[in-house]
Amino acid sequence: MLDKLYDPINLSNLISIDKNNLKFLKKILTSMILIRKTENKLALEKKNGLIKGPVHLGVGQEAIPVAISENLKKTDRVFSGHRSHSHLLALNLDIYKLFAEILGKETGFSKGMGGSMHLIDRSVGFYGSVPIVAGTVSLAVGAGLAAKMQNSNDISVAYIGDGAVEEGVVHESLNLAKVLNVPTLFVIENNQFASHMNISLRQPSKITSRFAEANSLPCYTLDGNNIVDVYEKSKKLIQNIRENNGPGFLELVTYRWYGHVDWREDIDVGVERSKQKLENWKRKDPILRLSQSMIDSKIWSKEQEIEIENKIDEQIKISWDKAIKDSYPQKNSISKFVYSN
Ligand SMILES: Cc1ncc(C[n+]2csc(CCOP(=O)(O)OP(=O)(O)O)c2C)c(N)n1
Ligand SMILES: [Mg+2]
Repeated sequence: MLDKLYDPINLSNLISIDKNNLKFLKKILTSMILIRKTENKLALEKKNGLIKGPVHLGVGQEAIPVAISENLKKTDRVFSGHRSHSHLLALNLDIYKLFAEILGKETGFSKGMGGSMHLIDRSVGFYGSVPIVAGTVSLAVGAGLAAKMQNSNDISVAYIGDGAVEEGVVHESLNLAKVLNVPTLFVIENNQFASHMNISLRQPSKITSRFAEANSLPCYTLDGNNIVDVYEKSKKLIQNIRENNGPGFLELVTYRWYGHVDWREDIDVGVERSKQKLENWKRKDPILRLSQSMIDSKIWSKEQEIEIENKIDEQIKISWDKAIKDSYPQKNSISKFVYSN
């Protein structure tokens, strides 16, 4: 699976079931394009020097949060790490608030005090991202346990990377979640790199779902760039978790187009990240695959897509220009919002 080239996506289930499915496909395609263009804008402005802090971009990986978020409710509890723009945007496409946060403005998701790696928006169920690798995975299990004790059928979600599974807390969290039957979905975005190091140099296997087996969690290992498959399998796992059957594990193999941080591609600075590999993965672009499969199925056209792209470009321009003009937080607010009530 890892080395296969560009693939069409099988849309037959979704097209035949009901007419609303075209609306659904258009929605997920639009979300992916908006997230992609938003992160490309961040790359550009980082390069231009207007963004001061680091930005970890997930361009190439958009299918994962967009597909999973379609199966979540606003009362679910989602946690993430340093590469989390798309995880939040898939729940709330308010790119203005993301731009404002990354520019340190008081109108941002975290009131300008968090920046790119400390995002929060509990109104849509995004409970927070923290750059300490695997730093939120145990919190997700705690939030899942709380949801269970409150007799809700909410779940928690922990987005972690293939590098994060090398942290001990992930294994404690998997074990505890299983033993206590906690409603948590562990999502492993296996982009095959932790900073600059390929997984083949760090782990005895390229597949992390062996840790799901070790803890008896139901799991899927999927092509993370096939949005339909990620949607359908995450739906199954999430339904199973909501029915009080305990945690689930979803491993999604993907690739990030930018390097570890900021806009550079990191070609050949990391072992096993060559121009050729990157080009191969670009042919497996999740956006291209969905859009091309829709066009091939004669339910979509390039013209419709260009119309969407133009609207998004305009939205990005308006949002960025507005965020740039916003104010920084007041100095006297520095000690506020440290503790939550
Ligand atoms: C506990 C800890 N160790 C090391 C780091 C430095 N660091 C930041 S991101 C990263 C790699 C994480 O890789 P992965 O979990 O695969 O996520 P990806 O960057 O690929 O999305 C490392 C080692 C950190 N932030 N926290
Ligand atoms: Mg990784």
